[in-house]
Amino acid sequence: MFAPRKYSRPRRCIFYILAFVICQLFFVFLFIRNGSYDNKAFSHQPLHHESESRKHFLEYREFISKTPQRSEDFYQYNLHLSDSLGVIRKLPLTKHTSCTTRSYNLPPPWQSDVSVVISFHNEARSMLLRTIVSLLRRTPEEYLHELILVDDGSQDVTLLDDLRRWMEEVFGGRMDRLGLILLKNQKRMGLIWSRNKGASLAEGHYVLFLDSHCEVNDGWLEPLLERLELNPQLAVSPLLDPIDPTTLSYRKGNELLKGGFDWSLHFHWLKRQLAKKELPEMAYKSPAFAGGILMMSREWFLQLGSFNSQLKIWGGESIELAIKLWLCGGQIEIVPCSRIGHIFRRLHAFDFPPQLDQQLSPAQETYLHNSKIIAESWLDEYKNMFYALRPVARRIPLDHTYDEMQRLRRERQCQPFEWYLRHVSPELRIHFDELSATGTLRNEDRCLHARQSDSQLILASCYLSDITQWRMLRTSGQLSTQRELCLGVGHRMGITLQPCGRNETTRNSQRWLRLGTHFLHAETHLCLDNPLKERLEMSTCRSHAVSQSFQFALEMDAS
Ligand code: LR7
Ligand code: MN
Repeated sequence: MFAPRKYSRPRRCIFYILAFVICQLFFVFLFIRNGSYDNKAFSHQPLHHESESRKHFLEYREFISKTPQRSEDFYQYNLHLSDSLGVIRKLPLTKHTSCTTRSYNLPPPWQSDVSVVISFHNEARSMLLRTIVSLLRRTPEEYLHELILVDDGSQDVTLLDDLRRWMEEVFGGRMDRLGLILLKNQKRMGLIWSRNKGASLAEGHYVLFLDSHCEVNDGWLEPLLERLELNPQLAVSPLLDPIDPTTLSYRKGNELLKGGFDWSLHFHWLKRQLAKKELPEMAYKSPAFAGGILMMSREWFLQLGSFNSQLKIWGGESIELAIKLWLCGGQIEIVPCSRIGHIFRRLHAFDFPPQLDQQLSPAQETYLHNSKIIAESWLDEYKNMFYALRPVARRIPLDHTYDEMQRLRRERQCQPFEWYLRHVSPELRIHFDELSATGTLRNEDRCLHARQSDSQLILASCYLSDITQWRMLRTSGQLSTQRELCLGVGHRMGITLQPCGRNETTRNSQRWLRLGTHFLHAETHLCLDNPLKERLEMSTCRSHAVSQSFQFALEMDAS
């Protein structure tokens, strides 16, 4: 028999060492190829000619060296890191692999090219540049009609001139084919005004609104175009991948979330359930956009009156557009095969101009002002729900009427808001249906308030900007705050705030019955009372006691 050949021990050793070294080399090779950061900005896929890379790199350093402020607080992200990342970097593939292997049915470019509108206020040069370059590099040239940049009163006075020069230098001949419109608002006009201005000048078939600290990922456009082609009244958002403001790491966004808002008209992500044969990477309907990054037919956008021009500075415009789209014959989809990264900053990086109200911050007042316009224009009788939760909004003056919006609603035969609750956002409707009353809870001239710092229950001015909004749950009789804390009666009849109970026992100790304006605790049969003006206690119910009388801002069942 032929015996298997045996290697001697030292030869086996050499074999293992060699195998190990080859493996290492292989991994190093992979690492270099896939390194997620491309620090040498121009070495990877040169923007122009390879030979000019070095020259462009120096021009880039020169360009960003003129960034006016160097502090991180000013920008609310890691400026130093942004500068050192260079003008473009390789991004991880965050979408499902099937998105890259399939082909897309695209209309010809002359029927579907895009105008991109970016409004910015005090954006760092390197960040703005990365947004622009990622867009130019990752968008098929024939589909990008133009780029419209609106500088909304930034401090950096030479930015636009420097930018134009830099782009012409680096992108060379491409700049002759790309429309480039650079506008500067001498006085800051706000994001909403500026985006409308940009869109009014656009000539492409579609318009895309982008923040100025984004990185578009490979193949972002095709999946959006394919969806829009099927329905001219559709508007789409890409799936947003979060970029961390400190590490600038690019992460995968969540496909199981859709956009929505609550009755205070604040944006929220909502969980979605997949239907039976639905895959997470398929485009899905959403009650609102993924924030403010959206694309739609320019003509359709103008027909809907653009972003409501009464809205000031920042906030609410994409919620307003979402409501009017749905009610006036359009739809919204989020498309997970299209990915755009966005830096989610923890705080606003800009000031809001001073407003009238002394008790509200300018940011709060601006947001409330904008929300009030949305409520008055679109919410019909449901606007009472908004006012119940945001009573201070009643005080905010609006310097116009809603005639224009009412005309749009009539002309376009838009549905009433009820329709949105029924067909688009069941979440908002359930929230409405499960409550029997909501809003502030007033006793004489003060309101029941759960202080955020120590969760103490006190009676405070009803006009505190963060005055607690209570919710009376219809079936369980629980009285809960928006942070899911419920009013209960504990040790020695003390009134406490506890996590809202889900089981029978805790629910019983948190159950309240309403006798006229009195709140009767189901277990102890005592009434909520305010005998000392500051503190609450439980005491025997007395039908005419004013100290036991509490009124909700909104009763759902009142007709
Ligand atoms: O006065 C201003 N003028 C401006 O041009 C104030 C801001 N801006 C610019 C600013 O430079 C930035 O490019 O407007 C853009 C948005 O402001 P951000 O980035 O400071 O705020 P944000 O990321 O929270 O913005 C979200 O909300 C806005 C409300 O008006 C818009 O809808 C933005 O599009 C929206 N951003 C996103 O949706 C990205 C995803 C975040 C989410 C959810
Ligand atoms: Mn942003």
